[in-house]
Amino acid sequence: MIEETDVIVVGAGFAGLYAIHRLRRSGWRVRCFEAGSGVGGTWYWNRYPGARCDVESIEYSYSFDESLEQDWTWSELYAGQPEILRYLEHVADRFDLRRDIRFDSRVESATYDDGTNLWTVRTRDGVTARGRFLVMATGALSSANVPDLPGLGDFTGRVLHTGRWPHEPVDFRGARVGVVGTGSSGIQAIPRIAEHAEQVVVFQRTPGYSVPARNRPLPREELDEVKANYARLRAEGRSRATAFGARTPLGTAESLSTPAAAREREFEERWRTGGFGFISAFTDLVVERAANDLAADFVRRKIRNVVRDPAVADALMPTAAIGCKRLCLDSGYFETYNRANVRLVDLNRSPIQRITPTGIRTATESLPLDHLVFATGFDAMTGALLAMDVRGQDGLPLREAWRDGPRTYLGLGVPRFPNMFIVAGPGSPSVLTNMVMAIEHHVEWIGDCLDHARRSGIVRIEATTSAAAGWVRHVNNVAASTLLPTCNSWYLGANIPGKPRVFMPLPGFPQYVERCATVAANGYFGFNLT
Ligand code: N01
Repeated sequence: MIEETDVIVVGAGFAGLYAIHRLRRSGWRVRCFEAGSGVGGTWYWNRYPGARCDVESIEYSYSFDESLEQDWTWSELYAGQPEILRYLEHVADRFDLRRDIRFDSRVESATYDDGTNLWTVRTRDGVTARGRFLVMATGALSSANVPDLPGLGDFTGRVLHTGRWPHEPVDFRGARVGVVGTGSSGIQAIPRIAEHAEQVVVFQRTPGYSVPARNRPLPREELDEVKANYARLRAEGRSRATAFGARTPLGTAESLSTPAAAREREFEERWRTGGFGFISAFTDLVVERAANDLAADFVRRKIRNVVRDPAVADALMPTAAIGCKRLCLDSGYFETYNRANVRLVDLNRSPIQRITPTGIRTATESLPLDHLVFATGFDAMTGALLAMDVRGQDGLPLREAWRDGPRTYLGLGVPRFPNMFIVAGPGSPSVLTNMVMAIEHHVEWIGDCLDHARRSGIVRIEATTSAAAGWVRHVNNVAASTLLPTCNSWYLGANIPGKPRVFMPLPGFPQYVERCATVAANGYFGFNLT
Protein backbone atom coordinates (compact mmCIF):
# COMPACT_ATOMS: atom_id res chain seq x y z
CA MET A 1 0.00 0.00 0.00
CA ILE A 2 1.24 3.48 -0.78
CA GLU A 3 0.61 6.29 1.71
CA GLU A 4 -0.49 9.44 -0.11
CA THR A 5 0.27 12.84 1.37
CA ASP A 6 1.16 16.39 0.36
CA VAL A 7 4.52 16.84 2.02
CA ILE A 8 6.98 14.19 3.16
CA VAL A 9 9.32 15.34 5.92
CA VAL A 10 12.44 13.32 6.70
CA GLY A 11 13.60 13.66 10.31
CA ALA A 12 11.88 14.66 13.55
CA GLY A 13 14.46 16.88 15.22
CA PHE A 14 14.11 20.63 15.70
CA ALA A 15 13.64 21.08 11.93
CA GLY A 16 11.22 18.25 11.22
CA LEU A 17 9.01 19.00 14.21
CA TYR A 18 8.59 22.62 13.26
CA ALA A 19 8.07 21.68 9.60
CA ILE A 20 5.15 19.43 10.56
CA HIS A 21 3.58 22.17 12.64
CA ARG A 22 4.11 25.02 10.16
CA LEU A 23 2.91 23.06 7.14
CA ARG A 24 -0.12 21.67 8.92
CA ARG A 25 -1.11 25.21 9.83
CA SER A 26 -1.43 25.94 6.10
CA GLY A 27 -3.59 22.89 5.66
CA TRP A 28 -0.99 20.61 4.08
CA ARG A 29 -1.14 16.91 4.84
CA VAL A 30 2.27 15.95 6.24
CA ARG A 31 3.95 12.59 6.79
CA CYS A 32 7.24 12.45 8.67
CA PHE A 33 9.68 9.56 8.82
CA GLU A 34 12.18 9.35 11.66
CA ALA A 35 14.96 6.76 12.04
CA GLY A 36 15.03 7.03 15.85
CA SER A 37 12.41 5.68 18.23
CA GLY A 38 11.57 9.16 19.44
CA VAL A 39 11.69 12.83 18.51
CA GLY A 40 14.74 15.02 19.05
CA GLY A 41 17.25 14.36 16.24
CA THR A 42 20.66 15.49 17.47
CA TRP A 43 19.35 15.54 21.02
CA TYR A 44 17.91 12.05 20.69
CA TRP A 45 21.20 10.51 19.52
CA ASN A 46 23.89 12.52 21.35
CA ARG A 47 23.39 11.23 24.91
CA TYR A 48 27.05 11.07 25.86
CA PRO A 49 28.04 12.26 29.34
CA GLY A 50 28.43 16.04 29.36
CA ALA A 51 26.39 16.63 26.17
CA ARG A 52 25.23 20.21 26.36
CA CYS A 53 24.33 22.92 23.89
CA ASP A 54 26.80 25.75 23.27
CA VAL A 55 24.06 28.32 22.58
CA GLU A 56 22.14 29.74 25.55
CA SER A 57 18.96 27.80 26.30
CA ILE A 58 16.71 30.86 26.20
CA GLU A 59 17.82 31.38 22.60
CA TYR A 60 18.31 27.76 21.56
CA SER A 61 14.56 27.20 21.64
CA TYR A 62 11.64 27.88 19.31
CA SER A 63 10.36 31.42 18.97
CA PHE A 64 7.29 30.64 16.83
CA ASP A 65 4.84 30.31 19.69
CA GLU A 66 4.71 32.90 22.43
CA SER A 67 2.86 30.76 24.92
CA LEU A 68 5.44 27.99 24.52
CA GLU A 69 8.18 30.52 25.26
CA GLN A 70 6.33 31.71 28.31
CA ASP A 71 5.39 28.27 29.65
CA TRP A 72 8.72 26.52 29.33
CA THR A 73 11.32 27.12 32.04
CA TRP A 74 14.98 26.44 31.30
CA SER A 75 17.00 25.47 34.34
CA GLU A 76 20.51 26.35 33.12
CA LEU A 77 22.23 28.96 30.97
CA TYR A 78 23.35 26.21 28.58
CA ALA A 79 20.89 23.34 28.57
CA GLY A 80 22.10 19.78 28.83
CA GLN A 81 20.96 17.08 26.41
CA PRO A 82 18.30 15.55 28.72
CA GLU A 83 16.59 18.92 29.20
CA ILE A 84 16.61 19.77 25.48
CA LEU A 85 15.19 16.35 24.69
CA ARG A 86 12.44 16.86 27.30
CA TYR A 87 11.69 20.21 25.67
CA LEU A 88 11.34 18.67 22.21
CA GLU A 89 9.15 15.88 23.59
CA HIS A 90 7.01 18.55 25.20
CA VAL A 91 6.76 20.41 21.87
CA ALA A 92 5.78 17.19 20.08
CA ASP A 93 3.00 16.57 22.62
CA ARG A 94 1.88 20.16 22.94
CA PHE A 95 1.31 20.53 19.20
CA ASP A 96 0.17 16.92 18.73
CA LEU A 97 2.95 16.25 16.23
CA ARG A 98 3.50 12.54 16.86
CA ARG A 99 0.40 11.44 14.97
CA ASP A 100 2.12 12.38 11.70
CA ILE A 101 5.48 10.81 12.55
CA ARG A 102 6.46 7.23 11.89
CA PHE A 103 9.33 6.26 14.21
CA ASP A 104 11.98 3.56 13.69
CA SER A 105 11.55 4.26 10.04
CA ARG A 106 14.76 5.13 8.22
CA VAL A 107 14.29 6.52 4.73
CA GLU A 108 16.34 4.53 2.24
CA SER A 109 15.32 6.18 -1.02
CA ALA A 110 13.44 9.13 -2.43
CA THR A 111 12.63 9.24 -6.13
CA TYR A 112 11.11 12.03 -8.17
CA ASP A 113 8.75 11.20 -11.00
CA ASP A 114 8.90 13.65 -13.92
CA GLY A 115 5.51 12.63 -15.27
CA THR A 116 3.48 13.14 -12.11
CA ASN A 117 5.76 15.64 -10.29
CA LEU A 118 5.55 13.43 -7.21
CA TRP A 119 8.19 12.12 -4.82
CA THR A 120 8.11 8.49 -3.71
CA VAL A 121 9.86 7.66 -0.47
CA ARG A 122 10.71 4.15 0.71
CA THR A 123 11.76 3.27 4.22
CA ARG A 124 13.78 0.40 5.64
CA ASP A 125 10.74 -0.89 7.54
CA GLY A 126 8.88 -1.33 4.29
CA VAL A 127 6.70 1.78 3.97
CA THR A 128 6.18 3.57 0.66
CA ALA A 129 4.82 7.10 0.69
CA ARG A 130 4.08 9.51 -2.12
CA GLY A 131 3.86 13.27 -1.89
CA ARG A 132 4.20 16.43 -3.95
CA PHE A 133 6.95 17.96 -1.83
CA LEU A 134 9.91 16.53 0.03
CA VAL A 135 11.44 18.38 2.98
CA MET A 136 14.80 17.07 4.12
CA ALA A 137 15.09 17.84 7.83
CA THR A 138 17.91 15.35 8.21
CA GLY A 139 20.32 17.46 10.27
CA ALA A 140 23.72 18.93 9.54
CA LEU A 141 25.56 16.79 12.08
CA SER A 142 23.71 13.48 12.10
CA SER A 143 25.77 11.03 10.09
CA ALA A 144 28.31 9.67 12.59
CA ASN A 145 31.90 9.30 11.42
CA VAL A 146 33.75 6.27 12.77
CA PRO A 147 37.28 6.17 11.36
CA ASP A 148 38.25 3.07 9.47
CA LEU A 149 41.04 2.00 11.82
CA PRO A 150 42.70 -1.37 11.19
CA GLY A 151 41.59 -4.01 13.66
CA LEU A 152 38.53 -2.14 14.92
CA GLY A 153 36.34 -5.18 14.42
CA ASP A 154 38.65 -7.26 16.65
CA PHE A 155 38.24 -5.11 19.75
CA THR A 156 36.56 -7.18 22.46
CA GLY A 157 35.54 -4.24 24.68
CA ARG A 158 32.67 -1.87 24.08
CA VAL A 159 32.84 0.57 21.15
CA LEU A 160 30.80 3.77 21.45
CA HIS A 161 30.34 6.89 19.31
CA THR A 162 29.27 10.13 21.00
CA GLY A 163 26.67 10.71 18.28
CA ARG A 164 25.10 7.24 18.71
CA TRP A 165 25.15 6.92 22.47
CA PRO A 166 23.07 4.17 24.11
CA HIS A 167 19.92 5.11 25.99
CA GLU A 168 20.94 3.45 29.24
CA PRO A 169 23.81 5.11 31.14
CA VAL A 170 27.22 3.58 30.45
CA ASP A 171 29.02 2.55 33.63
CA PHE A 172 32.66 3.59 33.36
CA ARG A 173 33.52 2.81 36.98
CA GLY A 174 36.78 0.87 37.27
CA ALA A 175 37.22 0.89 33.48
CA ARG A 176 40.08 1.96 31.23
CA VAL A 177 38.53 4.18 28.55
CA GLY A 178 40.14 5.34 25.33
CA VAL A 179 38.63 8.49 23.78
CA VAL A 180 39.53 9.29 20.18
CA GLY A 181 38.81 12.91 19.18
CA THR A 182 38.99 16.27 20.90
CA GLY A 183 36.34 18.38 19.13
CA SER A 184 33.23 19.78 20.86
CA SER A 185 31.94 16.30 21.78
CA GLY A 186 35.25 15.00 23.12
CA ILE A 187 35.91 18.18 25.06
CA GLN A 188 32.53 17.82 26.77
CA ALA A 189 32.69 14.08 27.37
CA ILE A 190 36.29 13.64 28.56
CA PRO A 191 35.96 15.52 31.91
CA ARG A 192 32.72 13.69 32.75
CA ILE A 193 34.08 10.23 31.85
CA ALA A 194 37.25 10.97 33.84
CA GLU A 195 35.14 11.54 36.97
CA HIS A 196 34.17 7.84 36.96
CA ALA A 197 36.66 5.83 34.96
CA GLU A 198 39.75 4.27 36.43
CA GLN A 199 41.79 5.64 33.57
CA VAL A 200 41.10 7.76 30.50
CA VAL A 201 43.48 7.84 27.57
CA VAL A 202 42.75 10.67 25.15
CA PHE A 203 43.96 10.21 21.58
CA GLN A 204 44.39 13.66 20.08
CA ARG A 205 45.13 14.32 16.43
CA THR A 206 44.78 18.13 16.29
CA PRO A 207 44.79 20.26 19.45
CA GLY A 208 41.82 22.63 19.53
CA TYR A 209 40.80 25.87 21.17
CA SER A 210 38.20 25.94 23.88
CA VAL A 211 36.68 28.75 25.90
CA PRO A 212 34.94 28.22 29.25
CA ALA A 213 31.16 27.95 28.92
CA ARG A 214 30.59 29.25 32.45
CA ASN A 215 27.38 27.34 32.64
CA ARG A 216 25.21 28.15 35.67
CA PRO A 217 21.65 27.76 36.92
CA LEU A 218 19.20 30.35 35.60
CA PRO A 219 17.67 32.18 38.53
CA ARG A 220 13.95 32.94 38.58
CA GLU A 221 14.41 36.74 38.34
CA GLU A 222 16.63 36.43 35.27
CA LEU A 223 14.08 34.17 33.56
CA ASP A 224 11.23 36.53 34.44
CA GLU A 225 13.18 39.35 32.87
CA VAL A 226 13.79 37.29 29.73
CA LYS A 227 10.15 36.30 29.46
CA ALA A 228 9.02 39.88 29.87
CA ASN A 229 11.21 40.88 26.94
CA TYR A 230 11.32 37.77 24.78
CA ALA A 231 10.26 39.44 21.54
CA ARG A 232 12.95 42.10 21.82
CA LEU A 233 15.56 39.52 22.75
CA ARG A 234 14.73 37.40 19.71
CA ALA A 235 14.81 40.45 17.45
CA GLU A 236 18.26 41.36 18.78
CA GLY A 237 19.43 37.84 18.06
CA ARG A 238 18.36 38.13 14.45
CA SER A 239 19.77 41.61 13.91
CA ARG A 240 22.90 42.46 11.98
CA ALA A 241 24.53 43.51 15.22
CA THR A 242 24.96 39.88 16.18
CA ALA A 243 25.43 37.94 12.91
CA PHE A 244 24.82 34.69 14.74
CA GLY A 245 21.10 34.32 15.34
CA ALA A 246 21.75 34.85 19.05
CA ARG A 247 22.62 37.87 21.12
CA THR A 248 26.37 37.20 21.26
CA PRO A 249 27.71 40.75 21.57
CA LEU A 250 29.94 41.79 18.66
CA GLY A 251 32.84 44.07 19.52
CA THR A 252 33.05 47.24 17.47
CA ALA A 253 36.82 47.92 17.58
CA GLU A 254 39.68 46.27 15.71
CA SER A 255 42.05 44.37 17.93
CA LEU A 256 45.06 45.50 15.91
CA SER A 257 44.30 49.16 16.54
CA THR A 258 43.40 48.67 20.22
CA PRO A 259 46.16 49.36 22.75
CA ALA A 260 47.59 46.12 24.16
CA ALA A 261 46.40 46.67 27.75
CA ALA A 262 42.82 47.45 26.66
CA ARG A 263 42.83 44.49 24.31
CA GLU A 264 43.96 42.17 27.08
CA ARG A 265 41.25 43.54 29.37
CA GLU A 266 38.61 42.85 26.72
CA PHE A 267 39.82 39.28 26.13
CA GLU A 268 39.99 38.73 29.87
CA GLU A 269 36.45 40.04 30.37
CA ARG A 270 35.05 37.83 27.62
CA TRP A 271 36.97 34.84 28.96
CA ARG A 272 35.46 35.52 32.37
CA THR A 273 31.94 35.78 30.88
CA GLY A 274 32.47 32.62 28.80
CA GLY A 275 30.84 31.51 25.57
CA PHE A 276 31.21 32.47 21.91
CA GLY A 277 31.48 36.16 22.79
CA PHE A 278 35.22 35.58 23.05
CA ILE A 279 35.70 35.21 19.32
CA SER A 280 33.59 38.29 18.55
CA ALA A 281 35.48 40.55 20.98
CA PHE A 282 36.90 42.53 18.03
CA THR A 283 35.85 42.99 14.43
CA ASP A 284 39.03 41.62 12.89
CA LEU A 285 39.53 38.34 14.77
CA VAL A 286 38.11 36.03 12.12
CA VAL A 287 39.31 38.00 9.11
CA GLU A 288 42.91 39.08 9.87
CA ARG A 289 45.50 36.47 10.72
CA ALA A 290 47.59 38.90 12.82
CA ALA A 291 44.49 39.80 14.86
CA ASN A 292 43.52 36.16 15.15
CA ASP A 293 47.01 35.35 16.45
CA LEU A 294 46.41 37.73 19.36
CA ALA A 295 43.25 35.90 20.44
CA ALA A 296 44.86 32.51 19.81
CA ASP A 297 47.85 33.48 21.89
CA PHE A 298 45.59 34.56 24.75
CA VAL A 299 43.96 31.12 24.80
CA ARG A 300 47.31 29.35 24.56
CA ARG A 301 48.50 31.28 27.63
CA LYS A 302 45.34 30.22 29.49
CA ILE A 303 45.99 26.57 28.61
CA ARG A 304 49.57 26.84 29.79
CA ASN A 305 48.41 28.39 33.08
CA VAL A 306 45.90 25.61 33.73
CA VAL A 307 47.80 22.48 32.67
CA ARG A 308 50.50 21.66 35.20
CA ASP A 309 52.67 19.28 33.17
CA PRO A 310 54.50 21.46 30.60
CA ALA A 311 54.89 18.56 28.15
CA VAL A 312 51.14 17.90 28.23
CA ALA A 313 50.45 21.63 27.88
CA ASP A 314 52.74 21.71 24.84
CA ALA A 315 50.84 18.86 23.23
CA LEU A 316 47.54 20.69 23.86
CA MET A 317 48.71 23.92 22.15
CA PRO A 318 46.57 24.67 19.11
CA THR A 319 48.33 26.32 16.18
CA ALA A 320 45.61 26.87 13.55
CA ALA A 321 43.58 30.08 13.40
CA ILE A 322 41.18 30.24 16.33
CA GLY A 323 37.58 29.92 15.16
CA CYS A 324 38.44 28.34 11.81
CA LYS A 325 37.18 25.11 13.34
CA ARG A 326 34.08 25.50 15.44
CA LEU A 327 35.21 27.01 18.72
CA CYS A 328 34.56 24.64 21.63
CA LEU A 329 32.98 25.65 24.92
CA ASP A 330 33.96 23.54 27.87
CA SER A 331 33.42 22.95 31.56
CA GLY A 332 36.80 22.04 33.04
CA TYR A 333 38.35 20.45 29.94
CA PHE A 334 41.98 21.54 30.26
CA GLU A 335 41.84 21.06 34.05
CA THR A 336 41.09 17.39 33.39
CA TYR A 337 44.68 16.85 32.25
CA ASN A 338 45.84 17.57 35.81
CA ARG A 339 44.06 14.44 37.02
CA ALA A 340 46.20 11.42 37.76
CA ASN A 341 43.83 9.15 35.84
CA VAL A 342 43.93 11.08 32.53
CA ARG A 343 46.59 10.67 29.92
CA LEU A 344 47.04 12.43 26.59
CA VAL A 345 48.44 10.59 23.58
CA ASP A 346 49.59 12.95 20.84
CA LEU A 347 48.85 11.09 17.63
CA ASN A 348 51.21 13.31 15.69
CA ARG A 349 54.11 11.89 17.67
CA SER A 350 52.70 8.43 18.09
CA PRO A 351 50.04 7.52 15.49
CA ILE A 352 47.55 4.71 16.00
CA GLN A 353 48.84 1.62 14.22
CA ARG A 354 45.91 -0.65 14.92
CA ILE A 355 43.14 -1.53 17.31
CA THR A 356 43.92 -4.82 19.01
CA PRO A 357 41.42 -7.12 20.76
CA THR A 358 42.40 -5.51 24.08
CA GLY A 359 43.22 -1.91 23.28
CA ILE A 360 45.11 0.42 20.94
CA ARG A 361 48.60 -0.02 19.61
CA THR A 362 50.37 3.19 18.66
CA ALA A 363 53.74 3.54 17.00
CA THR A 364 55.39 3.54 20.43
CA GLU A 365 53.27 1.46 22.85
CA SER A 366 50.27 -0.78 23.48
CA LEU A 367 47.51 0.69 25.63
CA PRO A 368 45.06 -1.75 27.26
CA LEU A 369 41.46 -0.47 27.17
CA ASP A 370 38.03 -1.73 28.22
CA HIS A 371 35.94 0.81 26.29
CA LEU A 372 36.65 2.77 23.14
CA VAL A 373 34.78 6.06 22.71
CA PHE A 374 34.84 7.69 19.30
CA ALA A 375 34.26 11.42 19.55
CA THR A 376 35.21 11.64 15.91
CA GLY A 377 32.39 13.79 14.62
CA PHE A 378 30.17 13.56 11.60
CA ASP A 379 30.06 13.46 7.83
CA ALA A 380 28.65 16.95 8.17
CA MET A 381 25.97 18.70 6.12
CA THR A 382 25.85 16.19 3.26
CA GLY A 383 26.34 12.84 5.04
CA ALA A 384 22.72 12.16 5.99
CA LEU A 385 21.40 13.30 2.60
CA LEU A 386 23.82 11.16 0.62
CA ALA A 387 23.26 8.13 2.84
CA MET A 388 19.82 7.90 1.18
CA ASP A 389 19.40 7.07 -2.49
CA VAL A 390 17.86 10.35 -3.61
CA ARG A 391 17.02 10.60 -7.30
CA GLY A 392 15.79 13.68 -9.09
CA GLN A 393 14.84 14.45 -12.66
CA ASP A 394 15.59 11.65 -15.16
CA GLY A 395 16.65 9.44 -12.25
CA LEU A 396 19.71 11.60 -11.50
CA PRO A 397 21.25 10.42 -8.21
CA LEU A 398 22.04 13.19 -5.71
CA ARG A 399 25.34 11.41 -5.11
CA GLU A 400 26.14 12.01 -8.79
CA ALA A 401 24.89 15.61 -8.85
CA TRP A 402 27.08 16.37 -5.82
CA ARG A 403 30.11 14.35 -6.87
CA ASP A 404 32.29 17.48 -6.79
CA GLY A 405 30.60 18.85 -3.68
CA PRO A 406 27.10 20.00 -2.73
CA ARG A 407 25.39 22.48 -5.06
CA THR A 408 22.34 24.27 -3.72
CA TYR A 409 20.61 27.57 -4.21
CA LEU A 410 20.20 29.40 -0.87
CA GLY A 411 20.95 26.07 0.76
CA LEU A 412 17.27 25.31 0.18
CA GLY A 413 16.86 24.00 -3.37
CA VAL A 414 18.91 21.74 -5.64
CA PRO A 415 18.82 21.97 -9.45
CA ARG A 416 17.21 18.91 -11.07
CA PHE A 417 15.61 17.92 -7.76
CA PRO A 418 12.27 19.72 -8.13
CA ASN A 419 9.99 20.14 -5.13
CA MET A 420 12.74 19.04 -2.76
CA PHE A 421 13.81 21.43 0.00
CA ILE A 422 16.59 21.11 2.52
CA VAL A 423 16.47 22.61 6.00
CA ALA A 424 19.87 23.90 7.18
CA GLY A 425 21.49 22.41 4.10
CA PRO A 426 24.91 23.11 2.63
CA GLY A 427 25.00 26.69 1.37
CA SER A 428 22.80 27.95 4.21
CA PRO A 429 24.19 29.56 7.38
CA SER A 430 22.95 26.64 9.53
CA VAL A 431 25.84 25.55 11.75
CA LEU A 432 27.34 29.06 11.80
CA THR A 433 24.23 30.36 13.55
CA ASN A 434 21.97 29.51 16.42
CA MET A 435 20.53 26.49 14.60
CA VAL A 436 17.02 26.90 15.96
CA MET A 437 16.70 30.39 14.48
CA ALA A 438 18.08 29.16 11.17
CA ILE A 439 15.67 26.22 11.18
CA GLU A 440 12.65 28.40 11.92
CA HIS A 441 13.67 30.73 9.13
CA HIS A 442 14.08 27.95 6.55
CA VAL A 443 10.87 26.19 7.52
CA GLU A 444 8.89 29.42 7.31
CA TRP A 445 10.43 30.29 3.95
CA ILE A 446 9.63 26.81 2.61
CA GLY A 447 6.09 26.97 4.05
CA ASP A 448 5.49 30.37 2.42
CA CYS A 449 6.86 29.07 -0.88
CA LEU A 450 4.56 26.03 -0.84
CA ASP A 451 1.57 28.23 0.03
CA HIS A 452 2.47 30.53 -2.85
CA ALA A 453 2.70 27.55 -5.19
CA ARG A 454 -0.76 26.34 -4.19
CA ARG A 455 -2.30 29.80 -4.60
CA SER A 456 -0.70 30.22 -8.02
CA GLY A 457 -1.41 26.74 -9.35
CA ILE A 458 2.31 25.92 -9.51
CA VAL A 459 3.14 22.21 -9.36
CA ARG A 460 6.90 22.28 -9.76
CA ILE A 461 9.57 24.40 -8.08
CA GLU A 462 13.16 23.89 -9.09
CA ALA A 463 16.34 25.85 -8.44
CA THR A 464 18.10 26.72 -11.69
CA THR A 465 21.58 25.43 -12.44
CA SER A 466 22.94 28.94 -12.91
CA ALA A 467 21.43 30.19 -9.63
CA ALA A 468 23.02 27.29 -7.76
CA ALA A 469 26.39 27.81 -9.45
CA GLY A 470 26.28 31.49 -8.50
CA TRP A 471 25.28 30.62 -4.96
CA VAL A 472 28.13 28.13 -4.46
CA ARG A 473 30.53 30.84 -5.70
CA HIS A 474 28.93 33.35 -3.32
CA VAL A 475 29.26 31.05 -0.29
CA ASN A 476 32.89 30.32 -1.07
CA ASN A 477 33.67 34.02 -1.72
CA VAL A 478 32.11 35.07 1.59
CA ALA A 479 33.99 32.29 3.40
CA ALA A 480 37.23 33.25 1.64
CA SER A 481 36.95 36.77 3.05
CA THR A 482 37.37 35.17 6.50
CA LEU A 483 39.89 32.78 8.03
CA LEU A 484 37.25 30.03 8.13
CA PRO A 485 38.57 27.99 5.19
CA THR A 486 42.17 27.98 6.45
CA CYS A 487 42.16 24.69 8.35
CA ASN A 488 41.01 21.09 7.92
CA SER A 489 37.53 21.48 9.35
CA TRP A 490 34.29 19.64 8.78
CA TYR A 491 32.94 22.94 7.34
CA LEU A 492 35.13 22.07 4.35
CA GLY A 493 34.50 18.35 4.40
CA ALA A 494 38.15 17.88 5.33
CA ASN A 495 37.42 15.42 8.16
CA ILE A 496 36.11 12.73 5.81
CA PRO A 497 38.66 10.98 3.60
CA GLY A 498 37.85 11.56 -0.09
CA LYS A 499 35.10 14.14 0.51
CA PRO A 500 35.29 17.05 -1.96
CA ARG A 501 36.57 20.22 -0.32
CA VAL A 502 33.86 22.81 -0.64
CA PHE A 503 33.12 25.30 2.09
CA MET A 504 29.55 24.37 3.02
CA PRO A 505 27.98 26.78 5.54
CA LEU A 506 27.44 30.46 4.68
CA PRO A 507 28.75 33.02 7.19
CA GLY A 508 26.30 35.87 7.91
CA PHE A 509 22.77 34.96 9.02
CA PRO A 510 21.05 38.40 8.83
CA GLN A 511 22.30 39.06 5.28
CA TYR A 512 21.12 35.60 4.28
CA VAL A 513 17.65 36.21 5.73
CA GLU A 514 17.41 39.45 3.73
CA ARG A 515 18.50 37.67 0.56
CA CYS A 516 15.89 34.94 0.96
CA ALA A 517 13.19 37.55 1.55
CA THR A 518 14.23 39.41 -1.61
CA VAL A 519 14.12 36.19 -3.63
CA ALA A 520 10.60 35.42 -2.38
CA ALA A 521 9.35 38.98 -2.90
CA ASN A 522 10.56 38.97 -6.48
CA GLY A 523 8.81 35.90 -7.82
CA TYR A 524 11.30 33.43 -6.36
CA PHE A 525 14.01 34.37 -8.83
CA GLY A 526 16.60 31.64 -9.28
CA PHE A 527 13.82 29.05 -9.13
CA ASN A 528 11.79 27.84 -12.10
CA LEU A 529 8.12 27.77 -11.10
CA THR A 530 5.85 25.92 -13.50
O1 N01 B 1 33.29 16.39 15.94
P1 N01 B 1 34.54 17.20 15.35
P2 N01 B 1 32.46 16.70 17.26
N1 N01 B 1 41.91 9.69 14.15
O2 N01 B 1 34.59 16.84 13.90
C1 N01 B 1 39.13 13.69 15.61
C2 N01 B 1 28.63 20.29 17.13
N2 N01 B 1 28.64 19.97 18.54
O3 N01 B 1 31.43 15.64 17.38
O4 N01 B 1 40.72 17.79 14.33
C3 N01 B 1 42.04 10.52 15.19
O5 N01 B 1 34.49 18.62 15.68
C4 N01 B 1 39.28 15.05 15.03
O6 N01 B 1 40.64 15.35 14.82
P3 N01 B 1 41.05 16.48 13.70
C5 N01 B 1 29.61 21.41 16.87
O7 N01 B 1 29.17 22.18 15.80
C6 N01 B 1 28.21 20.91 19.38
O8 N01 B 1 33.33 16.93 18.38
O9 N01 B 1 40.19 16.18 12.48
N3 N01 B 1 41.23 11.54 15.46
C7 N01 B 1 38.59 15.89 16.11
O10 N01 B 1 39.44 16.11 17.19
C8 N01 B 1 30.85 20.62 16.50
O11 N01 B 1 31.80 21.34 15.77
C9 N01 B 1 28.22 20.67 20.71
O12 N01 B 1 42.47 16.23 13.47
C10 N01 B 1 40.21 11.74 14.62
C11 N01 B 1 37.45 14.97 16.53
O13 N01 B 1 37.84 13.66 16.18
C12 N01 B 1 30.26 19.48 15.73
O14 N01 B 1 29.07 19.16 16.41
C13 N01 B 1 28.68 19.48 21.21
C14 N01 B 1 40.00 10.92 13.51
C15 N01 B 1 36.17 15.28 15.82
O15 N01 B 1 35.77 16.57 16.11
C16 N01 B 1 31.11 18.25 15.65
O16 N01 B 1 31.73 18.05 16.93
C17 N01 B 1 29.12 18.52 20.34
C18 N01 B 1 40.91 9.86 13.28
N4 N01 B 1 40.79 9.06 12.22
C19 N01 B 1 29.09 18.78 18.99
N5 N01 B 1 38.89 11.36 12.86
C20 N01 B 1 27.77 21.72 21.59
O17 N01 B 1 26.73 22.30 21.40
C21 N01 B 1 38.45 12.43 13.55
N6 N01 B 1 39.25 12.65 14.61
C22 N01 B 1 28.64 22.09 22.69
